[in-house]
Amino acid sequence: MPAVRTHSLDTLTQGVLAGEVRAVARAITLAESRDPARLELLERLFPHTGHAFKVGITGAPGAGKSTLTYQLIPRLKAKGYRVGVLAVDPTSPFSGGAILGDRIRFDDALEGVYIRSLASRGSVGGLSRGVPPAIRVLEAAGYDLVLIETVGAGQLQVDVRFVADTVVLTLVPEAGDVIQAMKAGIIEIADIYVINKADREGATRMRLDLRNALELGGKPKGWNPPITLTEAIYGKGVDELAEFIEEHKQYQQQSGGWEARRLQQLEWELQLLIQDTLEQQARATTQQLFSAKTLRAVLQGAENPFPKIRMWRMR
Ligand SMILES: Nc1nc2c(ncn2[C@@H]2O[C@H](COP(=O)(O)OP(=O)(O)OP(=O)(O)O)[C@@H](O)[C@H]2O)c(=O)[nH]1
Ligand SMILES: [Mg+2]
Repeated sequence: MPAVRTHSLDTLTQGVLAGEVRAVARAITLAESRDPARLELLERLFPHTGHAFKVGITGAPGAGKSTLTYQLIPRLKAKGYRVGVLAVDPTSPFSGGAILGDRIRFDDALEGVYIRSLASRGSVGGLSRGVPPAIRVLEAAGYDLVLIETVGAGQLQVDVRFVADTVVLTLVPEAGDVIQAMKAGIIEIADIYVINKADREGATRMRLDLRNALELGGKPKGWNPPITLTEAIYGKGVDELAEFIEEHKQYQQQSGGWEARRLQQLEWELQLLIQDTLEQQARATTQQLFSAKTLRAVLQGAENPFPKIRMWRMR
């Protein structure tokens, strides 16, 4: 590795450890890229990571995840946390929409809070592969609670479990939402249910339906996921939600669930990194085996591609 790069990585690492916002931003950009230097950065940061409480806020588009996140921030700060926010594929807020875009500069509530949007890079895993490395950067910078907002769509909602210690599922009182959630396999993944927009009709009814659905197979032995009603735009019910989040953390720490879950998270994080490398290797190998000329020959039926792959596998 060139000396210059080592030097700049060292500088970047120092900046992150000192909690400098610009260094944090640059480090996250590197950490979520495919640049092999990301591993060197993560290697340097590792001794300072692993301590943050990670809370996933998931739910359908427009359910109120960003509004809730915004409301949770001051309440979590009041509990003594240094809060970082990662928004995966935000369609509104955080990236300049209604809720945070304008307020970010003026709002005391957001002072000292680091907020960052990450694009999900498709492919296996669904959830942005940038999330675990971004969390490490935030941890190294001293953030000890990371809120992760993800638009929940099937697989994404399930993946959030692999990065979050506590998953909050945001629902809205609309007919069919409970059934939708059950179909999406959400019933098993959420630790806390929020029925937001409780100012609309049907919230209480929905809580009943959801409770019944959750207890179909009998009452759970361990953590019984609470269902809480909120009106995020008015900040109503958010105190209670913040309490549940804290309670779930304590419950897990006492029950041993914390470690089990973190082992899973770790394995997933490492698997993503290895997968990235394998993908790069696959691209290179494909180009090696099949030049533009060979591809044309295959397309025209003049060459059979499969023996080549078979031979390569046997090497
Ligand atoms: N009536 C009502 N509207 C709400 C409430 N909470 C949020 N909203 C509105 O719902 C809309 C979507 O809120 P967001 O917080 O952007 O929802 P989101 O889930 O983050 O949306 P995406 O990130 O785009 O998926 C906004 O217009 C909010 O003002 C609530 O409690 N009641
Ligand atoms: Mg949002």
